[in-house]
Amino acid sequence: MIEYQSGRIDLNSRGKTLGDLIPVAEQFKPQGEVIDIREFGNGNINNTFLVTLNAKGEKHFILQRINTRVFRQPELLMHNMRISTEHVRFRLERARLGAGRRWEVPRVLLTQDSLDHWADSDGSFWRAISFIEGSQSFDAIRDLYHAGEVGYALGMFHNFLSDLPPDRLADTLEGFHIAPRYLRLYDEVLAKYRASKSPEVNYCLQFISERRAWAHVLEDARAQGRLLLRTIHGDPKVNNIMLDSVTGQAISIVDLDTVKPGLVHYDIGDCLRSCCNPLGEETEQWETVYFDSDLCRAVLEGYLPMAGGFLTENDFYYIYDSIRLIAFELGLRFFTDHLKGDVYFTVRRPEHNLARALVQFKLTESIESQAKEILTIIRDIR
Ligand code: GN1
Ligand code: MG
Repeated sequence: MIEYQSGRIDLNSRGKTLGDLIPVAEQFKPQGEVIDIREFGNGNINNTFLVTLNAKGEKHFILQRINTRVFRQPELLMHNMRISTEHVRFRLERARLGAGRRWEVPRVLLTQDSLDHWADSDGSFWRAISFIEGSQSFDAIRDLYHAGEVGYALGMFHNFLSDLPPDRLADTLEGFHIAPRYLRLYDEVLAKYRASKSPEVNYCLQFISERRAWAHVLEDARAQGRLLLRTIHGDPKVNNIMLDSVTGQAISIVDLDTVKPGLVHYDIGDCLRSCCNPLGEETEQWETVYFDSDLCRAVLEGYLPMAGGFLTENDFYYIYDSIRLIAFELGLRFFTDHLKGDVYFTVRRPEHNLARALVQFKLTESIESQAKEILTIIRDIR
């Protein structure tokens, strides 16, 4: 029996239903009948679906519609994905993993015409990726063990890509994680749109203005040659780390759309701002959000044995700033989008982006108030 989730999804506001996606899924030569398609994960940019097949071999794959307002040249995403996954596979074949461990690299599935994507008649850009069977991920961190595994996964990823020259990859999203660019955009938006002056909005305006000079810290270090571009993931938040459903060990890192040249600090900061916020980035209890430094220690203890080999003295020096900055930057990005009328991040309720911004700013405050402890953790585990 074919079962579909009821309800309509917003695919270009054309009122398509999940059932309408069968012909899309079939473009990718599934080895069996499509028996279910459902929305998958909580992505803020692309539309993601899990396709289930009635098949002997692989029973699922991931179908995605790329948001081309954000990723203007989606072919470049596929180019980067091919180069980076081929490189990781090459390294993986020669790597010795810890006892009992496995590591999986998502595969791009090709269409009937052997292309890595399919454009429908609306011009939507679709692509399909293998699903890592026997795995799961969580939107918020569960415990110290989970935190260590997330750190390990990011370390594996950085390690495998540490010898891929970043200039082999395209810049698929110009300005991504460049805090001064987000500040410029924020200023433009503020000049154009009138913000309602609620206490929450005032808090955000004030919060940003007090930190804007400091927010250049990583880009200044890069301009001075103190930090170098490498191949990065771009979005190593907790739910992009796949865990083995039985052992809980990290076995893959997914969502490779932002793999491109960048500072590893963007990744370290993003991973920690995501993992060390036990309430999760979508909580409505923004007043009680805090940064858990025990989790921070666990993530870094998982990360450094894998990645420590290529980190320089300067790299270590900027780790604390990266944690503080990426939390602040994400708050700034959410708040700017709120002011602009929610044009970038998908929102699921009114004022959603404002609430998300408040969560990140509270987290930033908590990071700032624990600067000493965090610096000690970084020093201890070097
Ligand atoms: C976006 O779509 P998703 O959830 O994978 C965003 C990230 C943010 C994240 C916050 C391309 O990622 O930078 O950290 O939301 N991706 C892009 O949840 O902007
Ligand atoms: Mg992403």
